[in-house]
Amino acid sequence: MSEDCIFCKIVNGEIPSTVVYEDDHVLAFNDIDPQAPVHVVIIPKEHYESILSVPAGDDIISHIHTVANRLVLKLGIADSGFRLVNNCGADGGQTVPHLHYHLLGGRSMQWPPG
Ligand code: D5M
Repeated sequence: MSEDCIFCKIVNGEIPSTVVYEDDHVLAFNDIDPQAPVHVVIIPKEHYESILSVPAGDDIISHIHTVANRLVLKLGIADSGFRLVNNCGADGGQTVPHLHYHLLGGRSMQWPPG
């Protein structure tokens, strides 16, 4: 838990969110500023500043991907396609310094991203 972290506050219930999945290690909730019909943020409950902070051997990234797989089925975007995005660092577009993945679907995606 990092005191000033928005996502830690969502984990401990200080900031409300629309939760779509939760287990002991991961929380997934609807993005406050959706960029697609489906836009879910998937986070570890433990605070890691970014993907670079995850120690070797920690299986949280694998677990997040397993949760994403479950969510694409639950949210009905498995057949049409979807995008799983991790922004890392300022130039990578990361605005919240708590590791997270964006799960986007329900529309056609463009490449390359901006
Ligand atoms: O993405 C950070 C994402 O986090 C961005 O898409 C908005 C979202 N966000 C920020 N605050 C909230 C709250 N309170 N609820 C839900 N979603 C939120 P990044 O990759 O760091 O730019």
